[in-house]
Amino acid sequence: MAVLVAALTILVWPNIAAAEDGYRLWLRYETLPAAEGAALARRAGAVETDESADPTIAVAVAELRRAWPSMTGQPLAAGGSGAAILIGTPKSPRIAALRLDLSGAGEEGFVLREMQDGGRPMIVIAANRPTGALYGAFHLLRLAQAGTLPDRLNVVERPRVKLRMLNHWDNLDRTVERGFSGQSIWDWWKLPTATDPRYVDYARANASLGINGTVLNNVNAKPDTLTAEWIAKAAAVADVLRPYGIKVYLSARWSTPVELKQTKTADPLDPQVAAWWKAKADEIYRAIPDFGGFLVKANSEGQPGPQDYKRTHADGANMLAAAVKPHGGIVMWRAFVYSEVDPEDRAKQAYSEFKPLDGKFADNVIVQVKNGPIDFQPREPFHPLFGAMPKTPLVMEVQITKEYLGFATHLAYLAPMWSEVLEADTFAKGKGSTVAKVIDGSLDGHELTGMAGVANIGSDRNWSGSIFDQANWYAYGRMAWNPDLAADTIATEWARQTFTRDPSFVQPTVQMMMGSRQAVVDYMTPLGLTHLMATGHHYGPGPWVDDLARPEWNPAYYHRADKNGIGFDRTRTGSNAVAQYAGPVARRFADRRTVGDDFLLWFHHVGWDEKLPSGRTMWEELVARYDRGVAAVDAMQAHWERLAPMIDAERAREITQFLVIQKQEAIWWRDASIAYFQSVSGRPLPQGVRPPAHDLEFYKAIRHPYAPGHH
Ligand code: GCV
Repeated sequence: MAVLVAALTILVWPNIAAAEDGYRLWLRYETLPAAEGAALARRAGAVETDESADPTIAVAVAELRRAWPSMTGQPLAAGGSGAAILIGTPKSPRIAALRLDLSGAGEEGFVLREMQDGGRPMIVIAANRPTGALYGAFHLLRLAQAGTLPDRLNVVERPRVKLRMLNHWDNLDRTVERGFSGQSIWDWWKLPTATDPRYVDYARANASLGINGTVLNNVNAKPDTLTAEWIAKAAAVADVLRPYGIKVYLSARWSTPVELKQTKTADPLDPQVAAWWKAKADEIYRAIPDFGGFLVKANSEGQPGPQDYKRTHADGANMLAAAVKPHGGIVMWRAFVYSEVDPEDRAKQAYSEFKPLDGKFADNVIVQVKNGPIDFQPREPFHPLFGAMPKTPLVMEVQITKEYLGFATHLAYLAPMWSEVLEADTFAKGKGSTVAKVIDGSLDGHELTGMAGVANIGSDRNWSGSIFDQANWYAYGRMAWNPDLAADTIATEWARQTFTRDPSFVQPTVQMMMGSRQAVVDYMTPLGLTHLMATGHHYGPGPWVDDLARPEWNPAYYHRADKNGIGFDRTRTGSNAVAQYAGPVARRFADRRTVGDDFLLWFHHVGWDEKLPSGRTMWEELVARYDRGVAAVDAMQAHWERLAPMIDAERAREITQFLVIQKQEAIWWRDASIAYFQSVSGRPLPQGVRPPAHDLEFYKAIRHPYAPGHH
């Protein structure tokens, strides 16, 4: 028997060892080619610190000790006289003695420098604070893994944005709103006593990107979140994340004290309500001394809020802010609001409500604004609130999870979309007033700055539901650290760490990633169309839907197609949403000649037979875009067929299969959309265009009652 077991172990184990299920993300620390590994070992053969008693330095050292021998292929020296990595802060006598200039590192940044220490060659990771040292360690490992370590290290980095947040839309029953990667990673039921080891790997992955805050629960929050029972659970998670520099935050439901039957009202100006929140904050801080604060979705999509008591968002936010202020906490108040009773263009409503409140928020309130004015669509213009609230710090919220871009099975790399918004010029203070400068505080001189990403992390073994969706988590973290990082640079460093450094793999893979989001735009919502997804779960096409209770939940509200034309007139002759943008931007969007293809139908209603710059009519162009989207997925499949053999079979297979799904569904989107828009336009299909495989009724009848992420 023992012999059999041994034989089986030999047979099976190598496979297990080689298994690539994506769990290790970009922190794989594969053994480098022999010569490179040996060279790296010569540059440092040990990891040393004076500060191992500090929990953050301790995890940084542990990461280096795990990664370095794995990459070099050589064990670490026990210590002594050879070259080493030295990590720490000026509290360390050895670091202090080096007299490094750490001013460029700020509170959370680091310096990486190769230098002599007592005659020994050292890679020094130095920072003003332990968290900076941890980020420095991960940066060193990133460079080493990606094969981009310079000959003589001399790097100074600091984050441009202060709050680099993940927002989990995780429910207390472990379902995840808009989650496509399994259950919530927070195993609430077993907390606080049992903490899943995955929490540590979650923390490592986030710290490797510099993410320093996480909101554990859904913005559609339950009052129970703030009971003693759940505070204890959050505290247990906070304890695991703390050494990695990650603070825990909670989403708070506005009506919590009333629903827990502890107050009669949730009026923010009622002293009893304020006292309740103050006591609650005190209770939370006793359990979680570094609690970050609250995230609030109020008076939005049926959530309660201060307006229920005829108070403003500022009244509500400031009352909560006062409760957390003595503890150094903050309130992130969301501007994602629109009302079913307001006939105003939905794209205008957040601006209309929040712009007048500029200057009325307490100094520990930050207003959280989605990247675009509607809702995480494949393409939106930047939100008009960016640049319009100079007295209020604004967080930009993006959605890493792909509610509207094909869930986890469509390959869509989102960094180009985020760059597009960050680089957009608001003209708020003249040319060069980019959204990035609003977000990093430099435009209006704000210290409190932030980015928030709705997480795509779940219990799936590969964390994000697909391998390529890991890149979206990665890219979000890197851009929150530095909003100016280019999307292709990030994709390249991700691919080199995640797969291989072979340029014949990396280069076409990055190219494929860079074009992938535009492909989705083309086969779902081309030319500035938006929100054409099926009802509720938002999976697949539903442009025909026009009978939902709230007008702005209907795709027909957004595309406004009729027998004459298509598109939402947001110019002066229509809703005049363009007027919410600064002059030069408003003029560009308002003019058919300058608006460009990307936002044409977002801002204009265009006749079907009108000629576009391409020389095609509107109708012909629309059809051509749908075809272009499908062709792009064809090309991705062809690329991948060639690339797949260059990586492990397990991950390659998943990607291959998901591309098959994406291809089928790109065709579904194209066919259903063309069938529908043709039924409205009454125009014949342009010559040579393949007719939809089925009639419109076929597509209208498709139902997906069990689509994930919809609760
Ligand atoms: C958490 C969209 C999503 C909702 C989400 C909401 C929000 O409408 O479909 O699931 O709710 O945005 O951001 O609050």
